Amino acid sequence: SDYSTEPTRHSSLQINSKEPFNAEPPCSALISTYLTPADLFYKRNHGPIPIVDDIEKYSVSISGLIENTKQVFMKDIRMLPKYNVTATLQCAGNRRTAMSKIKTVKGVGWGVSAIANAVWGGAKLSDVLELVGIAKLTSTAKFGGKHVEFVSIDQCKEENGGPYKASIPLSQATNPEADVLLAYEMNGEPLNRDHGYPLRVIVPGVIGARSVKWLEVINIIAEECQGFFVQKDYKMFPPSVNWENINWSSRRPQMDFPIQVNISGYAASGGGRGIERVDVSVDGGKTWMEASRFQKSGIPYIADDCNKSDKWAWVLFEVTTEIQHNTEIIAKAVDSAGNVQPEKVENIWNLRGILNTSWHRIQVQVTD
Ligand code: MTE
Ligand code: MO
Repeated sequence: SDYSTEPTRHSSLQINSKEPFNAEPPCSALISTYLTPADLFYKRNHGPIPIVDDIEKYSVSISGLIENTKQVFMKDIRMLPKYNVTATLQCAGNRRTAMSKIKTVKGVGWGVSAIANAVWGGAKLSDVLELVGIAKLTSTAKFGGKHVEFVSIDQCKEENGGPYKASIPLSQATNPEADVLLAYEMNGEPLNRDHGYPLRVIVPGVIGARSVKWLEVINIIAEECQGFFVQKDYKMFPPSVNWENINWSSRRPQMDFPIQVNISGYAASGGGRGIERVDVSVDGGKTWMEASRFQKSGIPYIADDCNKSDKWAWVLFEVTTEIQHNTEIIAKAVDSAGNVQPEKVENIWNLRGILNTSWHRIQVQVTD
């Protein structure tokens, strides 16, 4: 693999792996804006960043279980109606490092910032598939349980040097309401190389691994993609019973004057669900207060109200309160389906270190 032509990156990124390049921004910078600037957006790669220099010649071929295969060029994609979809992308491995503190897990370590939010501009996949005669809202009845596979041009060692690939069900791909995009813009700018230039898939509301960058081939296939990243990676396993306790006991002496703290963060749920509530505790979970939630300033956030909220995007939260002494601050959210976060990472530990949705806990020390 050749890492000599990597793009330059923002100096504040924390690098979790250099080759392939995996990095996340400081969490304070991450939650300071609703839309994450491209240079601070987490970068998750499995090989070197490909270079596409002849944009005129660049095309996506659509083939597989269809009558007519087709080469689709950038100009064809730009001719289709353009949609801007605000969607939060989150790696299934976000917060893996916290899981690996329980017991070693396999995979690149991530703090809390393998998540970010952007406006993605591009054509709807449902419109693109119509170009090859696949009707919108193709039901599973007509097409069986077919899937749409996305194949990239990068080279991953997990695929023995072959490209990254992943799939989604055809019924999701042909559903305009699922907002699956072939995106060529991020926050109003052309995609940059790190994020998939010139064209990537965006599958809102599901783990980032399905949003294939540097798209080259779309295959209509009979079953879910058989590639490494779908079959052998990003799967949830039951927790092991051999977990160890984290030692939270090393706390410093109390200080008696109250201190104002501003606690802020992100909350996100999959499948287009909104965030009903965010609870914050500054006494290790004994008492809770409700944080205020927002997406765009000036517009009150209301979960699942399509006029007031972006359904595929995260919700930022904030609360200001007093703390007296060393403590544990906890944040947990409830989504609009009533899903709550599990209290302890121990109970959801899995050997791939994915889907760490447990309460987020931060130890704070009060000093002079
Ligand atoms: N697409 C390609 N071609 N190669 C990759 O390594 N990584 C996937 C996905 N698409 C990947 C890919 C994973 S695991 C995630 S979480 C997202 O891209 C990350 O997208 P980002 O780097 O734009 O944040
Ligand atoms: Mo990921």
